[in-house]
Amino acid sequence: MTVWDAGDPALIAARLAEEFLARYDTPATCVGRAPGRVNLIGEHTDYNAGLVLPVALPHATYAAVRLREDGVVRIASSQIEDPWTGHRDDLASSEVPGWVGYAAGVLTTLGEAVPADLGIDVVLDSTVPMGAGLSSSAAIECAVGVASLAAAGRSVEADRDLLVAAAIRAETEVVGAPTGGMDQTISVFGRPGEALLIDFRSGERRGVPAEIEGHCWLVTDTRVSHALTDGGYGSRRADCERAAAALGVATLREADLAAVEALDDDLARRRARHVVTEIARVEVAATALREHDLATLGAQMAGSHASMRDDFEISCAELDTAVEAATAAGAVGARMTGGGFGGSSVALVPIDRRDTVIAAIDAAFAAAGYAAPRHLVATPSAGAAIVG
Ligand code: GAF
Repeated sequence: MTVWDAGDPALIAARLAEEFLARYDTPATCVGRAPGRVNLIGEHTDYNAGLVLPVALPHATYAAVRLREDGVVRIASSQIEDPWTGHRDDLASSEVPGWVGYAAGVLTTLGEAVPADLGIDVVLDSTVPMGAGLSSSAAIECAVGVASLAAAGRSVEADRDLLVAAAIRAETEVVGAPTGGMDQTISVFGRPGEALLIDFRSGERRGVPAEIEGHCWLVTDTRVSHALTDGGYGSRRADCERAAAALGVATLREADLAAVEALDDDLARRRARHVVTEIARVEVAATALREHDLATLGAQMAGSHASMRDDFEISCAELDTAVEAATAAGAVGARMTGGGFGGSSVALVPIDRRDTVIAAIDAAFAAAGYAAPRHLVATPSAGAAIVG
């Protein structure tokens, strides 16, 4: 039974500042911290102008930074063996490793907030499992971004919207991952104890209390690694655009379920049905969460998983196993979470059943011959901040 610890932010920040000094022979200006996320419900809805309901994890990426006058970029990470040195003008090149693009790309997308000729020294550390569908990449962008803003003398509070926009552009323009914006928004705007109901049509964000007495949000990393640049994510996005065009609407948010069901093309119909019904499930689930109506919440999570498995086709055998085992062992609800094709599941679990649910998932994985999964408890936590 592996339960992944979030670590103590103050200790991690202090250790990172020491490593920065040892590596670069000069102290970091500050240490930024930005969390990963788990989405409770609302998958592949953000780029369809829909609704999502993520929480920020206690697990986060930490970035010790110092801005430089010469445009040079040096990045090292406790998780990655080879540090990278180059120039900020090189960052868009396809030779640059993805993690460097996430980390330093934000320097170029923050616009005037960080003068265009500056470089940066960075050391990263992270407690967000990588490749687990928990937004380790958005956490890197937002941690470097928040630290760069503070190092440039900007007010982090006033610049939160700017930071989200810069982190999204680092991901879509510098790295080339066609993501929808949920991950960066929750990494910056997460609040302790709350999920964030985000409406990608109006831009509205509303906190929804997400700590339920006697329960916890259990996340299971299947260890089936996923990457948003792999092609599956982009192909689902293209399917949605085609379905919207066939329906004559600008986005699937505008689509009507009856019109969707009448589509001749089976693939377009199933992709659009997932998005339209998923947006409706987010609304019901957010109300159920507010009212502590756990039966309704659990049913929405189950419906969401089935829709992703059967209509959107982004689940995999390991995710289905985790969801089925959690549900059979007493979870209130369970579903895969994130972009799909691997990654993690999330389950709402009575605290007194937590270890039983974990043991049941582990046993189901062992019986199926899958690698042992790892688990974490997603206590809804704060968004990006300066921690040292
Ligand atoms: C990934 C993307 F980055 C998000 O924008 C979102 O589309 C999610 O997959 C699926 O809901 O995390």
